[in-house]
Amino acid sequence: MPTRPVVIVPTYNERDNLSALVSALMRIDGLRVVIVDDNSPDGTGDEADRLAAASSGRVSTLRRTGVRGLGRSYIDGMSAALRTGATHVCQMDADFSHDPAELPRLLEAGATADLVIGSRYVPGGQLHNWPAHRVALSTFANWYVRGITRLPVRDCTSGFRCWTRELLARLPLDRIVSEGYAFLVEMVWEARAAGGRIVEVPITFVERREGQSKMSGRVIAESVLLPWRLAVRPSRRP
Ligand SMILES: Nc1nc2c(ncn2[C@@H]2O[C@H](COP(=O)(O)OP(=O)(O)OP(=O)(O)O)[C@@H](O)[C@H]2O)c(=O)[nH]1
Ligand SMILES: [Mg+2]
Repeated sequence: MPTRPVVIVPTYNERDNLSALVSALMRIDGLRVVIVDDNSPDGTGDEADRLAAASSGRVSTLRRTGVRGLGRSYIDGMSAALRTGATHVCQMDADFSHDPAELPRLLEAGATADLVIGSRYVPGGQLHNWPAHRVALSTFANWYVRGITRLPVRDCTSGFRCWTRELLARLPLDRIVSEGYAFLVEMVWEARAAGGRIVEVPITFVERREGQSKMSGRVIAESVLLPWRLAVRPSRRP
């Protein structure tokens, strides 16, 4: 069966990154792109629609209204990708922290794993130009999550991933509780609970190109609580 990869790109105020990102993604054979915009005040949604109209069907947009959230955006995008027959569902940030040129390597690894995580913290993984306080926060977050949940993954908070349809379709997407970045950890936990084969491949993560970070106190508080919720959640593994 031929592979039909789709990449989900969640956006909030990423207008200045989007066109270059989509051009780079269009160079990957057969890849479709779903941009999930959360009613960005900077007009990212209109830019996404413009790119979709010029893409001969390879780019589509999902314009969300109502409550904004990274988790909700991913769930909407993933559900749409599964509905339209994706064999592999990838996810990446819009800000060039994740290099589109590294996506084919994740897809290749997806031939033999159910969840491929583009990882900053396995041998060969790198961080470029990230300020020390971000490195510290990310390192602490992964240590904290691993300590509480016992997940055997070095980079639980990476948003550069590739899922097989088989695993993603088995996960209880309607029962995911996280709204912000904690969503990334919760999904790794669910992947493991479902018995998925998880591998990490090294990536080079770079500081965002344009725009501003959306990290907030509320998002961090949710991430502090989530591992404890997971630690007491019954594993749904059959
Ligand atoms: N749809 C949607 N996308 C979001 C939301 N919050 C963040 N994003 C997108 O998710 C991706 C990751 O967010 P970033 O702001 O880059 O988060 P980060 O990588 O932790 O922070 P910086 O790189 O320092 O800015 C980017 O493509 C954002 O535009 C949201 O509430 N809704
Ligand atoms: Mg970023």
